[in-house]
Amino acid sequence: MTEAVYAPSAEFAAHAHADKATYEQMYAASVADPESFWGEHGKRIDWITPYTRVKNTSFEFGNVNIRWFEDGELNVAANCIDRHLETRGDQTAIIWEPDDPADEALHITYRQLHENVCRMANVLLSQGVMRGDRVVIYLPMIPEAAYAMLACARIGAVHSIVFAGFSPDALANRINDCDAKVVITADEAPRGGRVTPLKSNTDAALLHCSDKVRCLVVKHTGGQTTWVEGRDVDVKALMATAAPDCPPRPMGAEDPLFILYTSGSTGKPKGVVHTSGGYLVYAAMTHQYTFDYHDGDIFWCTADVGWVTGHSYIIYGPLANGATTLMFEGVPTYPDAGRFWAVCEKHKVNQFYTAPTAIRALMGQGPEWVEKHDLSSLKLLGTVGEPINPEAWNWYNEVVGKGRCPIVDTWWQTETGGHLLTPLPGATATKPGSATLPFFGVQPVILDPQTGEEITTTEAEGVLCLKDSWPGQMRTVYGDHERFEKTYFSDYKGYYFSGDGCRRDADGYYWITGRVDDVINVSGHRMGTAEVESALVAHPKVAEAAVVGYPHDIKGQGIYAYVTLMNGIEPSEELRKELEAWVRTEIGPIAKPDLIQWAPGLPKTRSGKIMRRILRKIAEDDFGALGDTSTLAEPAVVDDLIANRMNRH
Ligand code: 6R9
Repeated sequence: MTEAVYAPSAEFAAHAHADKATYEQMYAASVADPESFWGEHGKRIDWITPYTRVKNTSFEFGNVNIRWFEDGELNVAANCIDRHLETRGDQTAIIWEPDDPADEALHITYRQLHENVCRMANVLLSQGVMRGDRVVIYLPMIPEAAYAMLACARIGAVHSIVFAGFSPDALANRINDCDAKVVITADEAPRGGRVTPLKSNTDAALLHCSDKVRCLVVKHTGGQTTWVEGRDVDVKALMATAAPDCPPRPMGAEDPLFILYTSGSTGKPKGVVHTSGGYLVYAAMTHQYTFDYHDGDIFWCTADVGWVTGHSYIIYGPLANGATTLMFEGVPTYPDAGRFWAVCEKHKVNQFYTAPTAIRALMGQGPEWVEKHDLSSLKLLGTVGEPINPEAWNWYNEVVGKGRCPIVDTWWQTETGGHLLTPLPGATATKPGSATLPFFGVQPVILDPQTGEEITTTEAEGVLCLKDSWPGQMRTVYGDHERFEKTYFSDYKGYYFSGDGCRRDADGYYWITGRVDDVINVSGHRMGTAEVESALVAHPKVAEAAVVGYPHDIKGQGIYAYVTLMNGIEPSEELRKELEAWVRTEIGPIAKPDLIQWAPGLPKTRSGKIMRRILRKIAEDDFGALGDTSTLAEPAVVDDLIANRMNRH
């Protein structure tokens, strides 16, 4: 079978920031001499005190240290706002599109952004938030989320956004883990015509937190909420009377900018720490090159600001580049399955960046929803979050892009801050399903998972690691540097281990094959199976639980839970519903198991280890090849699980 290859058009390449020759020359320079490459490109942002040291990094286990531009000083908010005021004060910085298309969209200029961020910063200062303090943000996709992030950056506070779909428990854990001084929330979050009661979720969370935590509430819908005098603060009212100016505080390049919690293979989410200088340089540079962003373009990333994609490509990257970035409060299917395309048409979007799960869901609704809209403004399409299957890639290319928009399939992680593997649209021929080649400065390697040796042949398959640091890399796990080293640098000494499996083809193109650890990817959201398991076993009727992923047409992977009940408890449909609701409240709707199988026993080794490999096979409905089962303590358990499996084709 010959593989489809899509070369960039000569016309696109002629106007792009990088054509093939430029990419090759810049890439070669970036790995030959990272110091001078990044020394030069670090200047793309404004420094209050210029750096003299560029790179100071070590991947040596026990001694991992990552610093970029370490003696430089800057302010991230000033880079995203103030430095554009003279040249583009009246240009729209943020287009805000509300959930309900009948409500008015907002066009927030850089000047207005400056004023709002300053007011919010002064509100934070008035609440006693100081440099280095942590601020948890639990907001819907409203402009105040951007103001809050940038206000923190302006005064040197560290934000930690908790996705508004997370439960009160998940919120409380994060507030406590980072010891936040304040939490910023809203009364309600409208999405798809329904509302999530964010303030009452926050009230419930704060029952488990220090009573010193202040609660700043954005009155967004005006929905009634309970009010705790002395703790709750009306943000908009305070912003209205706060001073419209607030000087940006000079920060060290390595001062933390934000913490973002992400699932790993253990039960407890990790607080991924990103710092100021390197992160901003990397987010801005990838935004410009990967999306081939030019002045005046309208850029839309459909992610939520609660995920890293929203941090880097709704807020920090685009605003550092003086872009117009679109922020969408709603969902792809409300009021109908044409909403994404209606928004593209309405705001004349030039670059559109979304997740494969959304593409698959919309593909299922039929091409007529796309064809109703004029998409002639689109110049480029992007995807992120999980491997994209070729059918979805082709549909995106043909039905949405009409065959004239390059597609950038960007592979990266919360930990990496920005794209690591991605085509550059004027430079790289694309192949459906491949994230293609490394970005500048990125040195991917494929290791043999058994020996840990680097596979040096062009064609290779194994685990994906990185040989050297890049400026956007995470610096540590908040409060637990040891965990940082153990998670990413201990399995393969001398390398950063991504947790993903990967194949490299004869052209040197990279194809991500999915996680090799106990992390599953549900609709582009990372979920640790251990997190779902610990939620399930916290239920009084559950004795034991094992959770695995299985292929799901729309979500990419679905959540399959094997549950062993306490002695004397009978399985029932009601109990199944009860457990589903339980996981929703313990973690959030995204963690709800798709399938629950009652398991009288789980397959274990004689030493008591659950044999997940077998559980995965059964969940995949592929139990013909269970592999070696000779170490099973009780082989009959497996026959029962196969006989009662939930996913049958
Ligand atoms: C940005 C983001 C990271 C994990 C990553 C991988 C998967 C992301 C991908 C992709 C194949 C792509 N992933 N992009 N897999 N192709 N283009 O998604 O961050 O939420 O931390 O997830 O997502 O498995 O390791 P995060």
